[in-house]
Amino acid sequence: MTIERSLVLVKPDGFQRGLTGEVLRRIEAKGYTLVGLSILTPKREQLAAHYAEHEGKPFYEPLVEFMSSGPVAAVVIEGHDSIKGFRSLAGATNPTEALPGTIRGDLGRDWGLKVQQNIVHGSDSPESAAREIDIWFPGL
Ligand code: D4T
Repeated sequence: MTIERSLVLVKPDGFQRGLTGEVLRRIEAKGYTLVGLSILTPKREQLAAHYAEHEGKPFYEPLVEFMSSGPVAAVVIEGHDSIKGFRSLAGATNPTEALPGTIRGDLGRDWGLKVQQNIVHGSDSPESAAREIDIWFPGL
């Protein structure tokens, strides 16, 4: 067994809609452990580091604007295969395509905006998780 950590964000839409508890409930019900939790309104520089791979894409500016528009809950979860496991709980990036039973499929929809407001973020690889945890929870 390898204990793996993943960085989860409840994005401003999810936080504003009062869905933080529901997201955490699903993570805990699945069996993962919460090892870091923080509520903050992200600064542009922090988001630029987090979303560096998307710089220059058409949705980049709307994404940074959206993500800095209000509080988010930043969470570090832990458990065997938790990176893949949370991606599976979250569902597809586009909430219209996300399957029922997933966070985005049950609780999200496409609002026709320049960027998807899809409630949560989850790291997509061990390398991304290490990089992202260092950005949101330095020293954890
Ligand atoms: P995150 O990173 O937020 O967990 O989402 P995904 O892993 O599912 O998606 P991503 O990193 O590819 O994209 C980051 C962020 O940008 C929005 N987005 C993405 C968008 O509005 N339109 C798009 O075409 C893509 C690819 C949604 C999530």
